[in-house]
Amino acid sequence: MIAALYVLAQAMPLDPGRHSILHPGAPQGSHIEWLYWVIFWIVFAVYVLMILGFTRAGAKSRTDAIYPLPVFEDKEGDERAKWAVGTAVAVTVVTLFVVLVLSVVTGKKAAGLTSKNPVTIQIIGHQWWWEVVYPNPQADQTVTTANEIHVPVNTPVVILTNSADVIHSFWAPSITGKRDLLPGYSSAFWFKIEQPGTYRGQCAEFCGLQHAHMGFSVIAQSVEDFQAWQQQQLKPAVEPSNDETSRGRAVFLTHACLMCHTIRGTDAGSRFGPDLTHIASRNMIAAETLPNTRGAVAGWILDPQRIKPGTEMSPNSLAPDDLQALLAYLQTLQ
Ligand code: HEC
Ligand SMILES: [Cu+2]
Repeated sequence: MIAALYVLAQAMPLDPGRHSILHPGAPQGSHIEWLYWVIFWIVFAVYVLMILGFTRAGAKSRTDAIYPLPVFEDKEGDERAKWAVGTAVAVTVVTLFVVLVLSVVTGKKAAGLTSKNPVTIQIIGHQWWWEVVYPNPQADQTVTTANEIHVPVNTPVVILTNSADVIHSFWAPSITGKRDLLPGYSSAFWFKIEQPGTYRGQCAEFCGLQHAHMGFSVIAQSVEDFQAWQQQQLKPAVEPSNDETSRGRAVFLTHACLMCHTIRGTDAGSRFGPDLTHIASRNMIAAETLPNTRGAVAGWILDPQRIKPGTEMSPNSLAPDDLQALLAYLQTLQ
């Protein structure tokens, strides 16, 4: 009963984008929410009937346990019990079958792509972050980012999945169901978000130590805002404009950073870690683990193992001046 009240409280109207299947922001999510409520009320009815049954049975047979129960034949009673149990089993089987059919129908409804001209986004799971690519036949028109997936509203979005290491699962509960990202195997699904907003998502398939720190967000924007974002992301990194930021870039290019990261427009071109060409345009870093503030980025660069033990990024010991210059440079990468 408390669980049921808890669920009802969760369903209270709140901002869209909460990490909850009860606040859908896309038709796919609405289908799943509908199925959720059908199953919820069936289970609730079963629960109430069971409690009523137990209460009735309890009230009827009040015997003191210390005396042995008298054994007597009751053919009629046995017959009635047989019917009751038989009917209950039949009702259960029919109910489960109905739930099965509704699940299949909902899965079909959520999956079918009905619109044309989608935005295509490739999402590659890594331990423990999400690589996000907006592919284009022209290499210089391809946008690469991490963990924050910008999409236009009211436009179909096709997601192509893949994984660089183990199985991950892409799950933004208010948008659509879970989708596994399998290494070496690409699959596709789609959704369309109707309301602008930031929708929180999370890896939903245990993928190692930092699985819980593998969040992402889907940022649904008006078509104009999305295009402006995309145009900005297409640009190479801004050039340093003063001594400090020049030094910062030099620090980046003379330390291990360039062996794992890309900053387009510089010599750093590795795709092992997130593309940092526009790192300053992101709200969070390290897959929604820290806010993208100067202090948090400093902590991350010096000792990522402390924040996400096991992460593929190694600690960096930098002289204080070098670190400050590097931070100043990274902050200009809008
Ligand atoms: C051995 C490879 C490696 C090296 C060297 C490395 N990084 Fe990283 N870096 C990563 C990986 C992998 C991630 C993603 C970690 C995660 O989110 O769990 C990352 C994440 C980051 C992020 C957060 C990006 C985001 O969008 O979340 C920043 C900023 C960053 N690195 C900066 C640096 C800087 C500056 C250096 C050099 C001082 C550096 N890295 C050196 C692999 C590396
Ligand atoms: Cu995971």
